[in-house]
Amino acid sequence: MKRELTLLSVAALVLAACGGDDESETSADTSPQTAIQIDGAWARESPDGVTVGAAYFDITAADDDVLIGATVSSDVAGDAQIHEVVPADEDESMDDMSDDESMDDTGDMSDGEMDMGAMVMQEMADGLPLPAGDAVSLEPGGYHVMLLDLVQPLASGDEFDLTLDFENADDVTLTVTVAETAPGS
Ligand SMILES: [Cu+2]
Repeated sequence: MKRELTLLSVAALVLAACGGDDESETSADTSPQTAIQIDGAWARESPDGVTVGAAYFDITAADDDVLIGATVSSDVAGDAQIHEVVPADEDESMDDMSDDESMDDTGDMSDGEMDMGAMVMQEMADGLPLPAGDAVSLEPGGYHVMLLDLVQPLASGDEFDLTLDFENADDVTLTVTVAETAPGS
């Protein structure tokens, strides 16, 4: 009986130590303070009628890891995915569409349309690699967490929780603030 109580006490101490990272500077623990560091989380506000959104942040993993997924409350969106933006001609799904007709006289397309069509986004099926110690930026035009089937438009000042799932590190839940532009820009 006494032994069980001791074990419980130890467990309680461990839990208490884990919960107080911010203030426990006197800890003799030599392990890294945080396995995953997230900075500047934000999501762009979404216009009425648009049912998708994107969240951005800088992420640094203490050890090599992979961001393999994200989840968001069903009150916010139906699904969240890790996306990358790639040149359209590297997207295999576009190949079928290009070989039924090869037109030589379509050089009069506007530059704007060409630019818009040059990049596509796609889900990162293998996740986003996070090399140890390197800050990886999720930002407009690059990696992002795609929010699908928004329940309601994202309005500036709104906040929601986003939980990130890693290959090695424990899940991290962060608060995302909706804004017109990136914080500090
Ligand atoms: Cu996307």
